[in-house]
This record gives sequence, structure tokens and C-alpha cells, in this order.
Amino acid sequence: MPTNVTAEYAAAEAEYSRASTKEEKVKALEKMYATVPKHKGTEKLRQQIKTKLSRFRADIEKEAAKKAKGHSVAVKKEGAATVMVTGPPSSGKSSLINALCGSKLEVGAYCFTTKKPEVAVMKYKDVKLQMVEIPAITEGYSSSAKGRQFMSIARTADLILIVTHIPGLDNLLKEFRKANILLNEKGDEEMGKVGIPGLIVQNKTELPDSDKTYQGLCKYYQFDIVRVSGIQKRLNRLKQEIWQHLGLVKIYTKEPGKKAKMSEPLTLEKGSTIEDMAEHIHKDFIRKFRFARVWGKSAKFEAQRVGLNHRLADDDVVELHMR
Ligand SMILES: Nc1nc2c(ncn2[C@@H]2O[C@H](COP(=O)(O)OP(=O)(O)OP(=O)(O)O)[C@@H](O)[C@H]2O)c(=O)[nH]1
Ligand SMILES: [Mg+2]
Repeated sequence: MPTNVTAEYAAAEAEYSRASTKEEKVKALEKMYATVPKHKGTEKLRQQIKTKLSRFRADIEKEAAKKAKGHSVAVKKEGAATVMVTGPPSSGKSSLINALCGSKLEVGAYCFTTKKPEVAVMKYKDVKLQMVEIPAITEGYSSSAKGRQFMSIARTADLILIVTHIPGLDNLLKEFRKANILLNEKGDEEMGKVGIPGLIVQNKTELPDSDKTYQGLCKYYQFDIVRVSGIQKRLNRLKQEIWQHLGLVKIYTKEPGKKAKMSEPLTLEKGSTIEDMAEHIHKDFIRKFRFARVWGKSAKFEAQRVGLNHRLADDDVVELHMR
């Protein structure tokens, strides 16, 4: 042990050796990491703490996931992406999903109507997106056994919606942080933290005090806010925003001489190239590739002939020419 550590660090280390559960170990390691002097001489020590932290966190995650499976709250991914619908109790999460997906999730005028993860599929312009509601988030959520399971499902999301009708989200955001989910921030693989895009959806905006609620929500400046009313069902804007925040592009393929297949677009990450697309379809495609023709926003003119490193845009139509 380095001689020049602080008393706080020494206390944290003592806590670590006393800790009997993995959760306690993580807590102590976090304190150690926060209090260890940051200079060249402690580099190795800091690395060791990080490694231990990520190992314990991964273990906790795995156990939560296993438990979740046992209680069949696990969610099988489907569709082009998974959107997690979260928020405080009774904010209208289930109502909103029903309006977006045409599903029939239970809606109730009381809190905690939804008790386990519920799944529905939303269609957005030929793309299917999975929507998952996890039970309402309240203080202490991420330290309870159930809440931890739900958070481990949230960790797999491509986008997290915070559906709210109230302005104060401090507690809710704290629960995400405690579950090592960083909304609209970069993750830290070594530390077991995942970064996931987040979007605030202010619901029930037809109610009289909704402008005041909006003012309150604006202080969470790292989030975009979409204002909706689930019962009025004008949700096209929300659908668009969901798609935009997923950071995907949908690409329609066509065979030479035929019309484009407009029913099942490929979905790729924003910034993807023809090469990414070809690889996505089949590994062999790159080897046999001659050129592609592109229609749409990324093309300078219709049917532009392009190579493998051409960057695609949302709604492009692509024709691959092979050897
Ligand atoms: N005024 C108003 N009420 C709404 C709106 N959307 C939902 N509600 C009502 O809010 C209550 C809760 O709706 P739910 O959809 O069950 O809300 P939830 O967030 O899924 O609730 P929990 O699962 O219990 O956390 C119900 O009484 C709904 O009718 C809305 O846009 N405006
Ligand atoms: Mg619900």
C-alpha cells in the first residue's frame, strides 16, 4: 500500500475488507476510487480498483439477469431497436405505449398498475421498434431486488424514454446513475457503466399546469423534451423524435431492374457506408462487390454510382451490383 494515501482512503479500504456482499464491496471500491490520490505513483492501484469494480459490477448484473430469467421478467429483444419506457408512477407510460403501438397494456388511475416489464411493438415507417415499459421508478428502486432486475433490462435499451407529468426528476435520474446507466453520456466499459441516449417525454400536456411543468423540466438541459398528450393521440412528432434519437438510418434495397422493396428496410447506425450495409447483408458481398447505385438524400443525383465508402442517409434506396 502506498504510504501517502488519505485517511478517507484508508477508511474506504477498511470498509472494503469488511464488506461481505458484492454490493457492499462495490460501494467501498467506489469510495476508494474517489479518495485515492491521483498521481503517477497510484496509477497501478487505481487500475486495480477499476478492474475489481467492473468485475463485481458485472457479477451483480449477471446475477440480476439470472434472477430475472427465473421470474420470467426477462425481455427477448425484437425489432430494429429497443426503446425503454420509464418514468414516475402514473405518468401515462402504458397509455402512451397503447397509443403508439395499438397494444392493450393495463391502464389504471392509481400508481404501480404495471408490475412487470410489458412489451409492445411500434411501427415507424416500415420499421418495427420494440417498446418495453418497466414498472414505475421510485426512490430506492435500484437497490431493491426487483428494481435491480428491471434496471438490468433497461441497460440493454437503445433509447430510454422518461415519460413524466411532473417536473422533478432528480430522484429518478439518481436511480439510473446508481444502476450505472448514464443517460446521454458516454459509458465507461472498464467501470461497468453504460451510456444510453435518453429523451424526456412530457405527458398530459392538456392539463392546466403543464407549462409550469415544462419550465421545471427544462433544467435537465442534457435532455431533449417532447411534449405530448397520450389521450389526444397526436403522436407523430414523438414517433419521429424516437427514431431520430435512436441514431439509426433505414435503407431500402433494390435489385437491378426491379422496384425497391419498400416493406422491410435494413436498419444501420447513422454514418454507415455501403461497406457496412453489404457486410450486414452477407460477408461475401464485399468480396463480390462491383459498385452500387443510390437514390435519396445521400446521392448527388438519382441512381448515382458509388463505391464501398459512400456514406448512406436515412431512407436511401440502394442497388448493389455484384460480380
Ligand atoms: N389527463 C391525462 N391523463 C392521462 C394521460 N395519459 C394517461 N393518463 C391517465 O393517467 C393514469 C395513469 O395512466 P397509465 O397509462 O396507467 O400510467 P403508467 O405510467 O403506466 O402508470 P404505472 O404503470 O402505474 O406507473 C390513468 O388514469 C390514465 O388515464 C394524458 O395524456 N392526460
Ligand atoms: Mg403502466
